[in-house]
Amino acid sequence: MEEPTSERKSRYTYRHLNQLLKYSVDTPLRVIAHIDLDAFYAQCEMKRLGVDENTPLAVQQWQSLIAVNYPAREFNVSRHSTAVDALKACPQLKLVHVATWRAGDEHWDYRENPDIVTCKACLDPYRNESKKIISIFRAACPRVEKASIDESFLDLSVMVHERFLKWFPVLALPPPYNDPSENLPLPPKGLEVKWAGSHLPELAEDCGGQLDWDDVGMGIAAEIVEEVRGSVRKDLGYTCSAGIAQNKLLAKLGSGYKKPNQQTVVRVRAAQRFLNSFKFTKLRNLGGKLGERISEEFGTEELSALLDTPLQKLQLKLDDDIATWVYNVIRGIDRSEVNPRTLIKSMLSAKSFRPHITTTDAASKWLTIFISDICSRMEEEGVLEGKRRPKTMTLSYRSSSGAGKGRSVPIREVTKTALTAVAQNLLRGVVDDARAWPCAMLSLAVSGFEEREAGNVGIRGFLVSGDAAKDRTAPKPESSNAVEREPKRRRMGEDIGRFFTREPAAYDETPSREDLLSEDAAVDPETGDAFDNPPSSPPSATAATGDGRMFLCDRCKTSLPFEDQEEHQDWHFAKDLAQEDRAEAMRRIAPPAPSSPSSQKPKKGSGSGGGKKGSGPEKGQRKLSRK
Ligand code: DCP
Ligand code: CA
Repeated sequence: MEEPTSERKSRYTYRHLNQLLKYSVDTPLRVIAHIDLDAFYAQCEMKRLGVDENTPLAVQQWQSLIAVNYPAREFNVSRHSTAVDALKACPQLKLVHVATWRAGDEHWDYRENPDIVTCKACLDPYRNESKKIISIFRAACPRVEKASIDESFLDLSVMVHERFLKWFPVLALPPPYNDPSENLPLPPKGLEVKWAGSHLPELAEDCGGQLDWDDVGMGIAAEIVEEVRGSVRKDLGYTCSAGIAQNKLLAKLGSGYKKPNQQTVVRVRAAQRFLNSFKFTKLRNLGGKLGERISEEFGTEELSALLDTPLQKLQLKLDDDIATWVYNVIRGIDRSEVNPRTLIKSMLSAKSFRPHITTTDAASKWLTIFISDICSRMEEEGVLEGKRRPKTMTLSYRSSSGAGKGRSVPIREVTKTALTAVAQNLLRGVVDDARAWPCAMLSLAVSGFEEREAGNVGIRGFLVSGDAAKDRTAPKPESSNAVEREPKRRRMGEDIGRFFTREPAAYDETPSREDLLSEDAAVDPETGDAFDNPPSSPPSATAATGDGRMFLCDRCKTSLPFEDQEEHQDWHFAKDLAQEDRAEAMRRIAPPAPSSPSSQKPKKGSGSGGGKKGSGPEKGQRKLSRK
């Protein structure tokens, strides 16, 4: 006998509903939004310059374009175009160069034709706008994760729960028999969801007109997101696009589905069909080596073709955890949380030199810029007001021969003068190191940001007695405790392995996009992955841009123009050195483990592992001429 309609139940239970309150990743009713600003840097510049919305505009860094507004895209101007090509395609294009720090100046500025040799790109204007945008998101939603300078995830679960109970009081009643595994009643028959003008990728299964709570929840979310986008537009003038779905993976795909200034809801029953329209290599973290390997192993790039492959078969070709991850991702399963972490852990300022620099004077001038850059960012973070402080400073270099080192010392005083002195002191160690010259890249990082009250015993020891800790732990710049590394390593296996050790890997294991963006960095338009600053090669070299050759970075699984390879690897290299030396510094700061009394004092010449040790200048290297 057919069940009477009034008795039919929702697919979802009271437990699923209640789990929304805890932002649980286990409830199928969770609702996540991904919001991405349209042509972000270009919009910032349009607003700053008061440019009309229909004017084609692109933001340029040296000879490359890093952001192209939508009117300019109509003329086939893209991020892969050079400035010269773009002007050919669209003569009325307005080109704006990013602001720059110039050697010797105290502040960044906008310049029409900055010199790549004496200037360094400055992203402060975009960071400032980004902060204002995030504040709007945070005012609207209690759980926001900033995923990059212009992208955020919002976990709307609690807000949706609140509206469920407000609009459908029946949901506030206790479950039958007080059993949370009981199914909820269905939403009222004839209920219509408005979807707030969202695009709705087609459903895979027909629901016969009967909505369930996942549809209602997403409809509520669509309204919330429309309001949030409206506030960004009204208060700041920017348009953004959004995706709304059950998890971060689908929400992110949704936000890119229709741009600019649009939103897309990927309903639960639409998810698989929507996913099937993508090549799996378009999914986050499958754009690089991993995706390439999978397509080679299974002879396809089609996501839908891979669905026929059982997990066991994936496991035969891939590590178990990777296989499981891939198996889930292509089914739209993603249990990563929206992580509202807000605090920056490190800041790095770097510059690759073309031509390579050969004098202390030149290096010293760049350090002044790095310090100004870092101090301006610390100011924004409230560091200079004493809210937080970095504990370690690391100076790294890569020489023309590819050798590299990072040297760290604890920071005692966080003022511009004190930091400058520490940096210049670190530089003396580099000056005396014959292997550093000619110098192809310098980077300065401050790291180990902690709230004063937080931290482990080692950190506390440091904070309580900075001087004592310094005497005990600080390497003299001359001491050779620095890590030395081969500059170009292929570590795919390790990357993939590490990729799955933390969640969410994309924002954690690989350098965060924000991190990279703070360092003359760029982001792959297709994958959203971070990579170093492509345009930092001399104008003559950028003439080669656009010949189509690409290189795939092993580390962050990003493809980028071939000529940017070295620059990009410099970034990873600097970051690695800074991280390893930081780890080494922390190890020295921490009290010795009882089992290894010898670890109290760093041994002269001991590195933190991994790299080969240097023993004097290599062939072809020479000592820096002091000026
Ligand atoms: N960016 C960069 N270099 C790149 C890619 C991006 O410097 N190769 C910067 C400029 C972009 C910003 O990051 O404006 C955000 O990157 P997106 O990939 O989100 O691209 P846009 O916001 O410019 O465009 P879209 O509308 O496609 O999101
Ligand atoms: Ca964007």
